[in-house]
Amino acid sequence: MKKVYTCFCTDVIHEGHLNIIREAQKYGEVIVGVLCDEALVHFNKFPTIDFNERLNLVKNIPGIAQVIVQNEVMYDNIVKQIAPDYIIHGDNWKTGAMKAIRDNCIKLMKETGGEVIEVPYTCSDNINHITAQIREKLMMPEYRRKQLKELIKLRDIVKTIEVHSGLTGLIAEKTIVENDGKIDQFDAMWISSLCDSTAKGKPDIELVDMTSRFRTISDVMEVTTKPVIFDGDTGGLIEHFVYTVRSLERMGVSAVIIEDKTGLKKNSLFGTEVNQSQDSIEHFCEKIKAGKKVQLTSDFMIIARIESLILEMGMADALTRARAYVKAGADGIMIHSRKKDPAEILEFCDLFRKENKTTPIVVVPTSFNEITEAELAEHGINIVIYANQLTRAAFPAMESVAKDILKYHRAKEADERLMPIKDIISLIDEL
Ligand code: SPV
Ligand code: MG
Repeated sequence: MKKVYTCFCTDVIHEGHLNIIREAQKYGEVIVGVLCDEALVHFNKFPTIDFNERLNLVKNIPGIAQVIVQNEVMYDNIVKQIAPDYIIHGDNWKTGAMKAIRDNCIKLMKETGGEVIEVPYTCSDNINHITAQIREKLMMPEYRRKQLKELIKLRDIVKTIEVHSGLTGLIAEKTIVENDGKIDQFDAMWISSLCDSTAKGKPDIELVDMTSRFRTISDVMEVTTKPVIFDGDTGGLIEHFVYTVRSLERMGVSAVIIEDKTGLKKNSLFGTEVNQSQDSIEHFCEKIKAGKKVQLTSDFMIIARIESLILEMGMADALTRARAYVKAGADGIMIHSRKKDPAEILEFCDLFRKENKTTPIVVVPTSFNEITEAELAEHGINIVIYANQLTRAAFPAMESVAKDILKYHRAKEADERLMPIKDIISLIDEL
């Protein structure tokens, strides 16, 4: 009996999957792999049901000889393990990031003398409806909020990109790349105070009020499913911060990061060039405790951001604060630096990890941008935030087009740098 292998990474079995099984049965006994969560989150939507439920869904499909776990996106180990004569897949993998998986299967089957079978992807109103329902589910606060904690467990490092609008949200949501045979996407979104303010032409000094910041979150959430980390600046007055926590939690935000500064906050990248004062440990701990006390779910995270290295207060101060903030209930520590060399960040992480193995560490490598995600992960860092790159990419592109239109008195010269309207429209989902 020939072996036919297919892999499912779905939360709902629909007629498209049943069609693949039916086709597979024509070639031999059918073995179905269920992709594990760690691998799935590299290129797919976050699962809405847990792995065992997904496994059971597949086990309940009639006509399958065996159900196994597929631990990697690529099929090398599966081919070694079960030596299938055929791999069968929907033909929707011919384009986009999934093409890398197709290439991998074709190469493997060529080596082993097997064959790849492609089945026309089933399109139906029912399948479209199911896909849309899964998406809508992930947008619901209770599904979205808990994703961040899950991702910290699933990912070597949670890749977070700054967003400040529906459009930048769509870029964070939909950008998937294939590189070196690996597929990857962003895990989470950062609502930066700097970029949210900049988009409004305002300075990053807690001037843009919470109502407006919440509006940005809502614009992003309306068109995305990924978890949101909110830059809460100093958190403001303790009496105000508790209300912010409640509102963020209700919206489905996964985490707020508050920094231990007080008075008129300025952007950290100014460092000591401007007057900035650090909060006392006691007062900042009170703020953390107050926030933790009012939150209603165990999913929401309050992450304490330490400004000691930015304000040149030294490593010992940073570590003392980290200990105190964790003791006060902080669910994570963000350590920031504006040095080009990551040495002080890595030293902090190494020292902190010696005494604390579990509290998540967040970093924002804007100035120390040579360091790779793998190196950050080696030093125990759990979340990396690319905090302003989309804004910094867009501004010069827009400015140069504006200049050229003025220079040439028409838009033709700028046109080749512009995205066709058709492509912009295809970014936007229609209900
Ligand atoms: C932000 O993005 O607003 C931040 C990070 O707070 S930084 O600008 O580096 O301070
Ligand atoms: Mg900020």
